[in-house]
Amino acid sequence: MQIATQHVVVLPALSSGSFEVRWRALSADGHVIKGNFDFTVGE
Ligand SMILES: [Cu+2]
Repeated sequence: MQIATQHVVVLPALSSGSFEVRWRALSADGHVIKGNFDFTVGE
């Protein structure tokens, strides 16, 4: 099985501010895994 190690999501231009990414993925052993992280644009 080929395991993806990177996933790119193209977004429209973001205005300045704080954003949260929430992700869910199916792990290699069949479990759903999830996480989140924040990032800031500008400022
Ligand atoms: Cu698992």
